[in-house]
Amino acid sequence: MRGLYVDGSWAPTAGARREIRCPADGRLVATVVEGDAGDAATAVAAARRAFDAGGWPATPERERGALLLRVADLLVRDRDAYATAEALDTGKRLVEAEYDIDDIVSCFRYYGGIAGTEAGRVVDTGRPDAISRITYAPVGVCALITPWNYPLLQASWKVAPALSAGNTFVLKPSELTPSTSILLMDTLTEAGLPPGVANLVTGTGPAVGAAMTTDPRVDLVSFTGGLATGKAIMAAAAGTVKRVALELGGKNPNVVFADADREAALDNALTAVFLNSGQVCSAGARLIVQDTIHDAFVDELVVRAAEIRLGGPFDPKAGTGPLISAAHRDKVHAYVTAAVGQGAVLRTGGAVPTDPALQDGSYYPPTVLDGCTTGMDCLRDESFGPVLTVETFSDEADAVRLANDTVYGLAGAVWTSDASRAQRVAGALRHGTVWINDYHPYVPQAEWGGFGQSGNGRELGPTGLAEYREIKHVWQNTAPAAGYWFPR
Ligand code: TXE
Repeated sequence: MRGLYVDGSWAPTAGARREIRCPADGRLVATVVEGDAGDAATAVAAARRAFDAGGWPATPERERGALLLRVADLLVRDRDAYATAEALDTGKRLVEAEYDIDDIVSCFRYYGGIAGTEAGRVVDTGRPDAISRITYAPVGVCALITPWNYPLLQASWKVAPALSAGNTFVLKPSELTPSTSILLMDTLTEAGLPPGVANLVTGTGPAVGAAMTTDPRVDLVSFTGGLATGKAIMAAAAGTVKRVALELGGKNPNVVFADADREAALDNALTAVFLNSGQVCSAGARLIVQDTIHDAFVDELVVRAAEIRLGGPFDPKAGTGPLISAAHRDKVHAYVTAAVGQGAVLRTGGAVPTDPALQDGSYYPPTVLDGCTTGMDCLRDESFGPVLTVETFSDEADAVRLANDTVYGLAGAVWTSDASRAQRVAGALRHGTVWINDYHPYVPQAEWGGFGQSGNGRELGPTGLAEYREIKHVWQNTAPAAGYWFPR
């Protein structure tokens, strides 16, 4: 029975168990430990010991980086096992899970590769007898709390920089999708990570996650998940003034001008919102289209959305998979029903599928809500499902105003053939990532994170590493002398 990984081995527990079932068909995937606050405390204690007395924080950064590169190689070797486990836990198509593993490998390679390349800086003190250096130290014990939509990918964005910077950590994956995080512990150990540096506790947020966010031995909490939980974590962490990094999703605009490449914009509008059944923090869930092309653009988009085939991870004809759970599907359906109640026009989808082959999974069809206007709840709240809302705009200023009309600010896109307008709009959007004539691509070298209530801090890129470092100023006087500020 796995789920509690402490001090380099799987700890036996006599406590509760949880069955992990595939959301595509309900099949039993695994049975794991359902940890509790005591397990969290045990794991935090191990991470604390490994940080305070172990060798990891003092290991040269290049060596820590070399370990990350070994992890990447092992992930490549075990790609099939990882992708299959991810697909079974989430219900996503196997091919999408394989892309995820490739991205995870890239993340470990990136942080492995830059380790030790930037050791701080020397400051010009203006004095020949004083040496002033900026150096980096690890933050300490990190609580890493991850969601279910990209389970190991989200974990890797935290684990790789945390290790590179010399921290120790406790990872708490979503209770719905723990399998690949469990596999990762074995991979880290095989790569040579010392015991106690990486620890894992499976279990729910309120039981395990909450205990980690209040534990005084934890120095940093990095969380990816929902806005309400993020607010609760920030408040919980305030008691011990932990460093907090949050990625809380978005309500992301996809702005299409009349002069855009129509086919590219159409095709990408579908991918923007329906990839992974809309369970993507950066999903382009708000189509904001110029009024002069609205009718033709949306008519064609509706036709193509209705053609997307639903199916399980190993169905080669499936275009997308189920939602993570029946409870989440109910939430998405309630969102759609409420939007229609407020005047949105349902153009396709909007009903639980009746296909007998889909009855054992939590499927929901690609759904398009046209005629959405400012003030409707559906433009404010994340559905986190395959639901596209459509708004129209008349001119550039109008487009920017609508695109920024959200408390979130994670990502957005603008489609136009006018290069100047593309740059103007990209500059005006209050979102952490802006795509021009594209949607979704990212690279580990570039920062990821949001403005506004999409969160705090950044993941990926050099800033993603900086989140896991303390900055220290070391001043050395090479010719100490009394200054007699107080005259004698
Ligand atoms: O997320 P939670 P849920 C959004 C999306 C979705 C909504 C709710 O809109 O519909 O959030 O999803 C742990 N202390 N996103 O309820 O609860 C939990 O166990 C510490 C956006 O599934 O935020 C899990 O490991 N931890 C998002 C993790 O938090 C707690 C991805 C995320 O779960 C906790 C997922 C607590 N008090 C959902 N309560 C994105 N940004 O990509 C829960 N957790």
